[in-house]
Amino acid sequence: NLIYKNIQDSVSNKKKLLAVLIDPDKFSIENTANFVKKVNESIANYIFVGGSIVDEKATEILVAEIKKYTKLPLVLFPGDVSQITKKADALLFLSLISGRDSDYLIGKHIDAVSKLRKTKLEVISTGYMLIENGKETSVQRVTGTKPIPRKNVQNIVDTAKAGELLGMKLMYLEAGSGAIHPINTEIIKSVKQELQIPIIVGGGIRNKQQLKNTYDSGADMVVIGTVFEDNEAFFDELKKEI
Ligand code: 1GP
Repeated sequence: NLIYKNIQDSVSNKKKLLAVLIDPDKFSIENTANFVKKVNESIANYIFVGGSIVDEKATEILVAEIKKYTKLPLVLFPGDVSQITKKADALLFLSLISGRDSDYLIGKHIDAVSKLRKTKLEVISTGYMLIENGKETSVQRVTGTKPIPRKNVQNIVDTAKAGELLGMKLMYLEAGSGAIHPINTEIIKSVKQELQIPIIVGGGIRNKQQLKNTYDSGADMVVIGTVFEDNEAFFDELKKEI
């Protein structure tokens, strides 16, 4: 359980973590060496790979390519069972607890087991909560679930707590890729106050100030994807601790 242990140790040492998300559907594989070099030179601690709509096999090919250029742990953040590959190091075993679609709560997980048996992936049980951000996101579209309204802070906290009580090891507060409004301070603070497990926050974080605000509110790990797709220069701002 190396990766989870590292996350826990960082949380106890109050060290903030950053994961760079690569979506195989939006990434051109020819750019891997150049992109991963920038990730290596930044403060990023993890590379996440995954997306809502990805061709079968595309993930495995991309993961193998990324692995050529980095020693950073590679964590799968899968939108579907087909994105599971033994070539990664760990898997966020996501249950979409903000929604009420049984497939995304437990169904796809059952389908994944026969695949997981053949891998040595570290499987990390993760509560995944989609929170309203101002526009429809692909998670919403693909899963057909409704995000929790931003103003229902108590419901967000109770949902996160229920996930922790069920034994989930991480809680991911998701505004959705390219979100207009990243998860706000009040939500992060309120969830952080009630939970013992590490909190991951992602969706719509585009600059250093938003990243800092997210950490200051209590996020233990932040996931950033979209901004790097059109602005790799943002990596230059992430060369030292913020
Ligand atoms: C999406 O939380 C991640 O699943 C990252 O979001 O692409 O908006 O950075 P962005």
